[in-house]
Amino acid sequence: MRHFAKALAVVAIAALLIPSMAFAGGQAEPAEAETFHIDVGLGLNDQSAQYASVEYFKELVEERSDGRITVAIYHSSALGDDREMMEDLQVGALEMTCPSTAPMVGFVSGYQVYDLPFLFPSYDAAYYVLDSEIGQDLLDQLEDVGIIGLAYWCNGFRHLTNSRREVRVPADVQGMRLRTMESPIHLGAWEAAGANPTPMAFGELFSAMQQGVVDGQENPWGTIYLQSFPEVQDYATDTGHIYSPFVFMISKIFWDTLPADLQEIIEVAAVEARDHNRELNQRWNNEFREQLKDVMTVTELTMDERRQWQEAVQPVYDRFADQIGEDLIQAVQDTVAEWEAMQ
Ligand code: KDG
Repeated sequence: MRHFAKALAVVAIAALLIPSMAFAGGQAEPAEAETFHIDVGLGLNDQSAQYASVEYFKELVEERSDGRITVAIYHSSALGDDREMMEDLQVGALEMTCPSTAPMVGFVSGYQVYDLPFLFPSYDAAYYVLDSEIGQDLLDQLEDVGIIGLAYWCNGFRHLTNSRREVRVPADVQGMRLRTMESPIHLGAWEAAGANPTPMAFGELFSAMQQGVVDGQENPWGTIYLQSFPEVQDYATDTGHIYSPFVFMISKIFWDTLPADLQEIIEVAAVEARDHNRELNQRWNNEFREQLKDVMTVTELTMDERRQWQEAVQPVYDRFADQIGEDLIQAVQDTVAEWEAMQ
């Protein structure tokens, strides 16, 4: 389908260009190349690895397209939250965004599989699944809702923070008001652990913590540090309960206006920027975890404490199996096992 659209775009461009070539003294004057502008909307701020990686993408695309594509980046939810920006992509009101997969589940329900806690044992295991046929199939399904999924970028392993007390085991979060991303499985997991979770868009989170509307939240170390969460949160726990991917995506309406050569430039740059983003995010998540120790209490879990978390949230696997699809869960678990066997 995508190849057909590309072929059609090439024919259309050729049809536009050929008649516009004016022949003077036997020499063709090149027609003015059409230019395209991309606005990218992001939820995180301009200090984030997400922002730095989109800047990297911008440089690649602007240089390789010889100025035929320009890119502007808007951060800190200035253009809306993840769900709103995806809706804008669907109607062609925004060209690109990079949401976490959790708020994507209302668009393609299969993305729920990534919300299962303790699914991936490491970054590399997650990348192995995301870059496999399973991950590609979920990216392809976005086309049915008017979006082209270009690549999985990295948000990171998520860790709990709160303003109330040190948390080591599920008993410590009983009744605690925690913000989660807008995903029924995230909500279900925190309910199963005994907390009182509430879904909220990222853009509202800081003031909700500041005003005491919620006691805590969970995010990767880089986000916790770079979004200044220690100003309103005193305690962090190294739960690493979920690996959270981003999807770098583009509006299909916009995509279909692009000539094939520009589509290819974007596709290749999105994957190169993915590798840059994964390396940067992984490194930063590790570095910021250390720096956070200077500004808040960071609690590392023993094996037994980690096992208690795993057991507490395990019920969501059964509870959401029908909704996610048992085959899909099994396929992801088999692929993780395949990765483990290769180590
Ligand atoms: O654009 C990305 C962010 O808006 C968001 O996905 C970050 O992990 C995140 C969260 O907690 O909402």
